Amino acid sequence: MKLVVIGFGQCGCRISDEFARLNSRARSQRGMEIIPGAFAVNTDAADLTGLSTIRPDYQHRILIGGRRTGGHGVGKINEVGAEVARDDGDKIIDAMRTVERFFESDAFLLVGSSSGGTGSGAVPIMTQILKERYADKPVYNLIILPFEHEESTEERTIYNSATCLKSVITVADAVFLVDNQRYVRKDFSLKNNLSEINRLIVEPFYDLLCAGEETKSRYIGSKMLDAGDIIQTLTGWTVMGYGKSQIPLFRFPFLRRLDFRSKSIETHKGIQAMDEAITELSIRCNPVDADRALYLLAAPAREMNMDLVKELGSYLKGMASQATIRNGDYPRERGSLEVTLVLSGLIVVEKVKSYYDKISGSISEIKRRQKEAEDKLRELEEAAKDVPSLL
Ligand SMILES: Nc1nc2c(ncn2[C@@H]2O[C@H](COP(=O)(O)OP(=O)(O)OP(=O)(O)O)[C@@H](O)[C@H]2O)c(=O)[nH]1
Ligand SMILES: [Mg+2]
Repeated sequence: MKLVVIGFGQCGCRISDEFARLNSRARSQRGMEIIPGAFAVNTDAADLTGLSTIRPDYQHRILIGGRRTGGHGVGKINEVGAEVARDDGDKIIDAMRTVERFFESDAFLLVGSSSGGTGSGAVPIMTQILKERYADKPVYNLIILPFEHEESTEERTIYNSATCLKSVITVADAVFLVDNQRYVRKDFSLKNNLSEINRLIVEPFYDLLCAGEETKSRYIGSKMLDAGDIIQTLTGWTVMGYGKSQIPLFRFPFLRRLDFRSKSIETHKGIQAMDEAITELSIRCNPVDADRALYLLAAPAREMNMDLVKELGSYLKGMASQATIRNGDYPRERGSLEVTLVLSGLIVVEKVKSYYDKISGSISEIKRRQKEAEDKLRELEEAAKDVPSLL
Protein backbone atom coordinates (compact mmCIF):
# COMPACT_ATOMS: atom_id res chain seq x y z
CA MET A 1 0.00 0.00 0.00
CA LYS A 2 1.22 3.47 -0.84
CA LEU A 3 0.46 6.41 1.44
CA VAL A 4 0.89 10.13 0.92
CA VAL A 5 1.80 11.40 4.39
CA ILE A 6 1.21 15.01 5.40
CA GLY A 7 2.36 16.21 8.82
CA PHE A 8 0.90 19.34 10.45
CA GLY A 9 2.52 21.31 13.29
CA GLN A 10 5.75 20.32 14.96
CA CYS A 11 4.72 16.85 16.09
CA GLY A 12 3.02 15.98 12.78
CA CYS A 13 5.96 17.22 10.71
CA ARG A 14 8.49 15.23 12.70
CA ILE A 15 6.45 12.07 12.33
CA SER A 16 6.04 12.74 8.60
CA ASP A 17 9.84 13.07 8.48
CA GLU A 18 10.04 9.65 10.15
CA PHE A 19 7.74 8.23 7.42
CA ALA A 20 10.12 9.69 4.83
CA ARG A 21 12.91 7.68 6.50
CA LEU A 22 10.73 4.58 6.48
CA ASN A 23 10.41 5.00 2.72
CA SER A 24 14.19 5.34 2.28
CA ARG A 25 14.52 2.09 4.23
CA ALA A 26 11.94 0.32 2.05
CA ARG A 27 13.73 1.55 -1.04
CA SER A 28 17.19 0.45 0.05
CA GLN A 29 16.29 -2.81 1.85
CA ARG A 30 13.38 -3.99 -0.28
CA GLY A 31 13.57 -2.00 -3.53
CA MET A 32 10.07 -0.58 -3.20
CA GLU A 33 8.24 2.69 -2.67
CA ILE A 34 5.65 2.88 0.11
CA ILE A 35 5.43 6.66 0.67
CA PRO A 36 5.30 8.37 -2.72
CA GLY A 37 5.09 11.74 -0.96
CA ALA A 38 5.97 12.96 2.54
CA PHE A 39 5.08 16.57 3.31
CA ALA A 40 5.43 18.93 6.26
CA VAL A 41 3.01 21.80 6.84
CA ASN A 42 3.52 24.29 9.66
CA THR A 43 2.91 27.85 10.78
CA ASP A 44 6.39 27.83 12.30
CA ALA A 45 9.26 28.39 9.87
CA ALA A 46 12.02 27.32 12.29
CA ASP A 47 10.38 23.94 12.91
CA LEU A 48 10.22 23.29 9.17
CA THR A 49 13.94 24.00 8.87
CA GLY A 50 14.71 21.54 11.66
CA LEU A 51 13.48 18.48 9.74
CA SER A 52 16.05 16.16 8.25
CA THR A 53 14.63 13.86 5.56
CA ILE A 54 11.66 15.56 3.90
CA ARG A 55 12.93 17.49 0.88
CA PRO A 56 13.79 21.06 1.80
CA ASP A 57 11.91 22.77 -1.09
CA TYR A 58 8.70 24.78 -0.60
CA GLN A 59 6.56 22.09 -2.27
CA HIS A 60 7.47 19.60 0.48
CA ARG A 61 7.94 21.93 3.48
CA ILE A 62 4.93 24.19 3.31
CA LEU A 63 4.67 27.31 5.47
CA ILE A 64 1.09 28.45 6.07
CA GLY A 65 -0.49 31.43 7.84
CA GLY A 66 2.56 33.54 7.02
CA ARG A 67 1.08 37.01 7.41
CA ARG A 68 -1.16 36.05 10.29
CA THR A 69 1.38 34.22 12.44
CA GLY A 70 4.62 35.78 11.23
CA GLY A 71 6.08 32.28 10.88
CA HIS A 72 5.98 31.72 14.66
CA GLY A 73 3.19 29.20 15.19
CA VAL A 74 -0.30 29.78 16.53
CA GLY A 75 0.55 29.52 20.23
CA LYS A 76 -1.68 26.55 20.98
CA ILE A 77 -4.88 28.25 19.78
CA ASN A 78 -6.28 25.51 17.58
CA GLU A 79 -9.11 27.71 16.26
CA VAL A 80 -6.40 29.79 14.61
CA GLY A 81 -4.73 26.59 13.30
CA ALA A 82 -8.07 25.65 11.73
CA GLU A 83 -8.62 29.10 10.23
CA VAL A 84 -5.17 29.23 8.72
CA ALA A 85 -5.69 25.79 7.16
CA ARG A 86 -9.00 26.94 5.71
CA ASP A 87 -7.36 30.04 4.20
CA ASP A 88 -4.29 28.20 2.89
CA GLY A 89 -5.83 24.82 1.99
CA ASP A 90 -5.51 25.50 -1.74
CA LYS A 91 -1.90 26.56 -1.30
CA ILE A 92 -1.16 23.21 0.39
CA ILE A 93 -2.85 21.18 -2.35
CA ASP A 94 -1.17 23.20 -5.12
CA ALA A 95 2.26 22.65 -3.56
CA MET A 96 1.70 18.91 -3.24
CA ARG A 97 0.21 18.48 -6.72
CA THR A 98 3.39 19.73 -8.33
CA VAL A 99 5.16 16.69 -6.91
CA GLU A 100 4.87 14.13 -9.68
CA ARG A 101 4.28 11.00 -7.60
CA PHE A 102 1.52 12.60 -5.54
CA PHE A 103 -1.19 10.68 -7.45
CA GLU A 104 0.41 7.25 -7.08
CA SER A 105 -1.01 6.72 -3.61
CA ASP A 106 -3.82 4.49 -2.33
CA ALA A 107 -4.71 6.86 0.53
CA PHE A 108 -3.74 9.98 2.46
CA LEU A 109 -2.48 9.95 6.04
CA LEU A 110 -2.63 13.29 7.87
CA VAL A 111 -0.63 13.50 11.09
CA GLY A 112 -0.72 15.94 14.01
CA SER A 113 -0.85 16.23 17.79
CA SER A 114 -4.25 16.78 19.37
CA SER A 115 -3.02 19.27 21.94
CA GLY A 116 -0.96 21.86 20.01
CA GLY A 117 -2.48 24.64 17.92
CA THR A 118 -1.44 24.12 14.32
CA GLY A 119 -1.73 20.34 13.96
CA SER A 120 -4.81 20.04 16.12
CA GLY A 121 -6.67 22.72 14.14
CA ALA A 122 -5.35 22.02 10.65
CA VAL A 123 -5.72 18.22 10.44
CA PRO A 124 -9.57 18.16 10.58
CA ILE A 125 -9.90 21.04 8.11
CA MET A 126 -7.43 19.59 5.60
CA THR A 127 -9.05 16.16 5.93
CA GLN A 128 -12.36 17.73 4.98
CA ILE A 129 -10.81 19.61 2.04
CA LEU A 130 -9.01 16.50 0.72
CA LYS A 131 -12.14 14.39 1.03
CA GLU A 132 -14.07 16.91 -1.04
CA ARG A 133 -11.35 17.08 -3.71
CA TYR A 134 -10.39 13.40 -3.92
CA ALA A 135 -13.60 11.54 -3.23
CA ASP A 136 -12.19 8.18 -4.36
CA LYS A 137 -9.25 8.12 -1.94
CA PRO A 138 -9.55 7.35 1.76
CA VAL A 139 -8.20 10.02 4.08
CA TYR A 140 -6.83 8.70 7.37
CA ASN A 141 -5.58 10.62 10.40
CA LEU A 142 -2.84 9.76 12.87
CA ILE A 143 -3.42 11.75 16.05
CA ILE A 144 -0.87 11.94 18.86
CA LEU A 145 -2.32 12.42 22.34
CA PRO A 146 -0.33 14.39 24.97
CA PHE A 147 1.79 13.16 27.88
CA GLU A 148 0.09 13.06 31.26
CA HIS A 149 2.16 15.91 32.66
CA GLU A 150 0.96 18.19 29.84
CA GLU A 151 -2.65 17.45 30.69
CA SER A 152 -2.25 18.65 34.25
CA THR A 153 -0.21 21.79 33.55
CA GLU A 154 -1.85 23.29 30.48
CA GLU A 155 -5.59 23.82 30.28
CA ARG A 156 -5.58 24.19 26.48
CA THR A 157 -4.22 20.62 26.20
CA ILE A 158 -7.51 19.00 27.13
CA TYR A 159 -9.65 21.55 25.31
CA ASN A 160 -7.67 21.24 22.07
CA SER A 161 -7.63 17.44 22.29
CA ALA A 162 -11.37 17.19 22.81
CA THR A 163 -12.24 19.59 19.98
CA CYS A 164 -9.69 18.04 17.61
CA LEU A 165 -10.87 14.47 18.29
CA LYS A 166 -14.54 15.34 17.91
CA SER A 167 -13.78 17.00 14.56
CA VAL A 168 -11.50 14.35 13.05
CA ILE A 169 -13.79 11.43 13.79
CA THR A 170 -16.59 13.11 11.84
CA VAL A 171 -14.51 13.70 8.69
CA ALA A 172 -11.73 11.08 8.45
CA ASP A 173 -12.24 7.54 7.14
CA ALA A 174 -10.30 6.26 10.15
CA VAL A 175 -8.35 7.84 13.01
CA PHE A 176 -5.24 6.09 14.33
CA LEU A 177 -4.71 7.04 17.97
CA VAL A 178 -1.34 7.16 19.65
CA ASP A 179 -0.91 8.00 23.33
CA ASN A 180 2.52 9.56 23.96
CA GLN A 181 2.38 8.45 27.57
CA ARG A 182 2.43 4.76 26.54
CA TYR A 183 5.85 5.24 24.96
CA VAL A 184 7.65 6.94 27.82
CA ARG A 185 10.96 5.26 28.39
CA LYS A 186 12.64 6.68 31.45
CA ASP A 187 16.16 6.07 30.23
CA PHE A 188 16.16 8.57 27.33
CA SER A 189 16.61 12.32 27.50
CA LEU A 190 13.46 14.16 26.36
CA LYS A 191 14.66 15.01 22.87
CA ASN A 192 15.96 11.54 22.19
CA ASN A 193 12.87 10.23 23.80
CA LEU A 194 10.66 12.03 21.25
CA SER A 195 12.72 10.71 18.32
CA GLU A 196 12.59 7.24 19.80
CA ILE A 197 8.84 7.55 20.34
CA ASN A 198 8.39 8.70 16.73
CA ARG A 199 10.37 5.72 15.49
CA LEU A 200 8.20 3.36 17.54
CA ILE A 201 4.99 5.03 16.31
CA VAL A 202 5.95 4.59 12.65
CA GLU A 203 7.57 1.13 12.82
CA PRO A 204 4.32 -0.93 12.67
CA PHE A 205 3.57 0.63 9.27
CA TYR A 206 6.68 -0.89 7.70
CA ASP A 207 5.64 -4.50 7.03
CA LEU A 208 2.00 -3.50 6.70
CA LEU A 209 2.71 -1.15 3.78
CA CYS A 210 5.46 -3.29 2.22
CA ALA A 211 3.56 -6.60 2.16
CA GLY A 212 1.18 -5.60 -0.65
CA GLU A 213 3.90 -3.91 -2.73
CA GLU A 214 6.09 -7.02 -2.87
CA THR A 215 6.88 -8.33 -6.35
CA LYS A 216 9.64 -10.89 -5.72
CA SER A 217 8.07 -14.34 -5.60
CA ARG A 218 10.13 -15.58 -2.65
CA TYR A 219 8.65 -12.81 -0.51
CA ILE A 220 5.06 -13.47 -1.45
CA GLY A 221 3.14 -15.42 1.17
CA SER A 222 0.21 -17.77 0.82
CA LYS A 223 -2.15 -14.95 1.81
CA MET A 224 -0.85 -11.61 0.64
CA LEU A 225 -2.16 -8.61 2.53
CA ASP A 226 -2.80 -5.75 0.13
CA ALA A 227 -4.19 -2.21 0.10
CA GLY A 228 -7.73 -3.58 -0.36
CA ASP A 229 -7.55 -5.60 2.89
CA ILE A 230 -6.21 -2.61 4.79
CA ILE A 231 -8.83 -0.21 3.41
CA GLN A 232 -11.60 -2.72 4.23
CA THR A 233 -10.34 -2.91 7.80
CA LEU A 234 -9.89 0.77 8.58
CA THR A 235 -12.87 2.63 9.99
CA GLY A 236 -13.41 5.00 12.92
CA TRP A 237 -11.17 4.85 16.00
CA THR A 238 -8.16 2.66 15.26
CA VAL A 239 -5.10 1.42 17.16
CA MET A 240 -1.95 -0.42 16.14
CA GLY A 241 0.39 -2.81 17.85
CA TYR A 242 3.59 -4.58 16.96
CA GLY A 243 5.37 -7.54 18.55
CA LYS A 244 8.50 -9.46 17.74
CA SER A 245 10.09 -12.66 18.99
CA GLN A 246 13.53 -13.92 18.16
CA ILE A 247 13.98 -17.35 16.64
CA PRO A 248 17.21 -19.28 16.16
CA LEU A 249 18.96 -18.25 12.94
CA PHE A 250 19.67 -21.81 11.92
CA ARG A 251 18.40 -25.24 12.77
CA PHE A 252 19.39 -28.38 10.88
CA PRO A 253 16.48 -29.18 8.54
CA PHE A 254 16.51 -32.90 9.45
CA LEU A 255 16.29 -31.99 13.14
CA ARG A 256 13.37 -29.71 12.43
CA ARG A 257 11.53 -32.51 10.67
CA LEU A 258 12.19 -35.01 13.42
CA ASP A 259 11.56 -32.71 16.30
CA PHE A 260 7.88 -32.96 17.22
CA ARG A 261 8.38 -29.96 19.50
CA SER A 262 9.45 -27.53 16.77
CA LYS A 263 5.87 -26.88 15.69
CA SER A 264 4.84 -26.01 19.19
CA ILE A 265 7.91 -23.81 19.57
CA GLU A 266 6.90 -21.83 16.48
CA THR A 267 3.33 -21.50 17.72
CA HIS A 268 4.61 -20.39 21.10
CA LYS A 269 6.87 -17.75 19.50
CA GLY A 270 3.98 -16.55 17.33
CA ILE A 271 1.62 -16.21 20.29
CA GLN A 272 4.37 -14.41 22.20
CA ALA A 273 4.69 -11.81 19.39
CA MET A 274 0.89 -11.44 19.12
CA ASP A 275 0.68 -10.98 22.88
CA GLU A 276 3.30 -8.24 22.77
CA ALA A 277 1.41 -6.50 19.95
CA ILE A 278 -1.76 -6.52 22.06
CA THR A 279 0.04 -5.35 25.21
CA GLU A 280 1.86 -2.57 23.38
CA LEU A 281 -1.15 -1.15 21.52
CA SER A 282 -0.71 2.54 20.68
CA ILE A 283 -3.48 3.48 23.15
CA ARG A 284 -5.07 1.56 25.98
CA CYS A 285 -8.27 -0.14 24.82
CA ASN A 286 -10.10 -3.42 25.04
CA PRO A 287 -9.86 -5.59 21.88
CA VAL A 288 -13.40 -6.81 22.52
CA ASP A 289 -14.60 -3.31 21.51
CA ALA A 290 -13.13 -3.64 18.00
CA ASP A 291 -15.43 -4.18 15.03
CA ARG A 292 -12.60 -5.11 12.66
CA ALA A 293 -9.08 -6.44 13.07
CA LEU A 294 -6.14 -7.30 10.89
CA TYR A 295 -2.87 -9.06 11.59
CA LEU A 296 0.18 -9.63 9.50
CA LEU A 297 2.72 -12.30 10.32
CA ALA A 298 6.23 -11.72 8.97
CA ALA A 299 8.76 -14.51 9.46
CA PRO A 300 11.27 -16.58 7.52
CA ALA A 301 9.37 -18.75 5.02
CA ARG A 302 10.47 -21.99 6.68
CA GLU A 303 9.02 -20.91 10.05
CA MET A 304 5.68 -20.05 8.60
CA ASN A 305 2.88 -22.53 8.11
CA MET A 306 -0.87 -22.35 7.93
CA ASP A 307 -1.21 -23.90 11.39
CA LEU A 308 0.70 -21.00 12.89
CA VAL A 309 -1.36 -18.41 11.02
CA LYS A 310 -4.56 -20.17 12.14
CA GLU A 311 -3.40 -20.43 15.76
CA LEU A 312 -2.76 -16.69 15.80
CA GLY A 313 -6.20 -16.10 14.33
CA SER A 314 -7.96 -18.10 17.02
CA TYR A 315 -5.87 -16.46 19.73
CA LEU A 316 -6.90 -13.02 18.47
CA LYS A 317 -10.53 -14.09 18.05
CA GLY A 318 -10.51 -15.09 21.71
CA MET A 319 -9.79 -11.48 22.61
CA ALA A 320 -11.47 -9.52 19.81
CA SER A 321 -14.57 -11.71 19.73
CA GLN A 322 -16.80 -9.16 17.98
CA ALA A 323 -14.36 -8.38 15.18
CA THR A 324 -14.21 -9.43 11.54
CA ILE A 325 -10.58 -10.51 11.29
CA ARG A 326 -8.38 -10.27 8.18
CA ASN A 327 -4.87 -11.62 7.98
CA GLY A 328 -1.82 -12.09 5.83
CA ASP A 329 1.61 -13.68 5.89
CA TYR A 330 4.83 -12.15 4.64
CA PRO A 331 7.93 -14.34 4.28
CA ARG A 332 10.79 -12.07 5.35
CA GLU A 333 14.05 -11.68 7.23
CA ARG A 334 15.79 -14.41 9.10
CA GLY A 335 15.94 -14.51 12.86
CA SER A 336 12.63 -13.06 13.94
CA LEU A 337 8.92 -13.55 13.84
CA GLU A 338 6.91 -10.32 13.80
CA VAL A 339 3.24 -9.57 14.24
CA THR A 340 1.63 -6.29 13.15
CA LEU A 341 -1.85 -5.78 14.52
CA VAL A 342 -4.59 -3.27 13.69
CA LEU A 343 -7.82 -2.99 15.67
CA SER A 344 -10.40 -0.72 14.09
CA GLY A 345 -13.95 0.51 14.49
CA LEU A 346 -13.51 0.67 18.27
CA ILE A 347 -16.79 1.49 19.96
CA VAL A 348 -15.19 2.53 23.27
CA VAL A 349 -11.99 4.53 23.79
CA GLU A 350 -11.80 5.57 27.43
CA LYS A 351 -9.12 8.20 26.87
CA VAL A 352 -11.16 10.02 24.21
CA LYS A 353 -14.24 9.92 26.41
CA SER A 354 -12.26 11.33 29.33
CA TYR A 355 -11.33 14.42 27.26
CA TYR A 356 -14.97 14.95 26.29
CA ASP A 357 -16.10 14.52 29.91
CA LYS A 358 -13.45 16.86 31.28
CA ILE A 359 -14.29 19.78 29.06
CA SER A 360 -18.06 19.47 28.98
CA GLY A 361 -18.15 20.54 32.64
CA SER A 362 -16.01 23.60 32.09
CA ILE A 363 -16.97 24.59 28.55
CA SER A 364 -18.94 27.70 29.53
CA GLU A 365 -16.11 28.87 31.80
CA ILE A 366 -13.55 28.36 29.00
CA LYS A 367 -15.73 30.24 26.52
CA ARG A 368 -16.26 33.07 29.03
CA ARG A 369 -12.49 33.43 29.52
CA GLN A 370 -11.86 33.32 25.77
CA LYS A 371 -14.39 36.09 25.24
CA GLU A 372 -12.87 38.11 28.07
CA ALA A 373 -9.41 37.85 26.47
CA GLU A 374 -10.79 38.88 23.07
CA ASP A 375 -12.66 41.83 24.63
CA LYS A 376 -9.50 43.02 26.40
CA LEU A 377 -7.54 42.84 23.15
CA ARG A 378 -10.24 44.85 21.39
CA GLU A 379 -10.22 47.42 24.22
CA LEU A 380 -6.49 47.85 23.83
CA GLU A 381 -6.82 48.32 20.07
CA GLU A 382 -9.62 50.81 20.69
CA ALA A 383 -7.51 52.77 23.17
CA ALA A 384 -4.66 52.97 20.67
CA LYS A 385 -6.95 54.26 17.92
CA ASP A 386 -5.97 57.93 18.21
CA VAL A 387 -2.30 57.34 19.08
CA PRO A 388 -0.02 58.30 16.17
CA SER A 389 1.95 55.39 14.71
CA LEU A 390 5.57 55.43 13.61
CA LEU A 391 4.92 53.03 10.73
N1 LIG B 1 5.38 11.81 19.75
C1 LIG B 1 5.71 13.11 19.60
N2 LIG B 1 5.01 14.07 20.22
C2 LIG B 1 5.37 15.36 20.02
C3 LIG B 1 6.49 15.72 19.20
N3 LIG B 1 6.61 17.08 19.20
C4 LIG B 1 5.59 17.55 19.99
N4 LIG B 1 4.85 16.51 20.49
C5 LIG B 1 3.64 16.61 21.31
O1 LIG B 1 2.73 17.45 20.61
C6 LIG B 1 2.05 18.34 21.50
C7 LIG B 1 2.36 19.76 21.10
O2 LIG B 1 2.00 19.94 19.76
P1 LIG B 1 2.91 20.58 18.64
O3 LIG B 1 2.91 19.66 17.48
O4 LIG B 1 4.21 21.01 19.19
O5 LIG B 1 2.04 21.88 18.31
P2 LIG B 1 1.79 22.56 16.91
O6 LIG B 1 0.83 21.77 16.13
O7 LIG B 1 3.11 22.87 16.28
O8 LIG B 1 1.03 23.92 17.31
P3 LIG B 1 1.61 25.36 17.77
O9 LIG B 1 3.05 25.20 18.10
O10 LIG B 1 0.75 25.72 18.94
O11 LIG B 1 1.39 26.25 16.59
C8 LIG B 1 2.53 17.97 22.88
O12 LIG B 1 1.59 17.07 23.43
C9 LIG B 1 3.86 17.28 22.64
O13 LIG B 1 4.15 16.36 23.64
C10 LIG B 1 7.21 14.66 18.56
O14 LIG B 1 8.17 14.87 17.81
N5 LIG B 1 6.77 13.39 18.79
MG1 LIG C 1 4.48 24.49 16.72
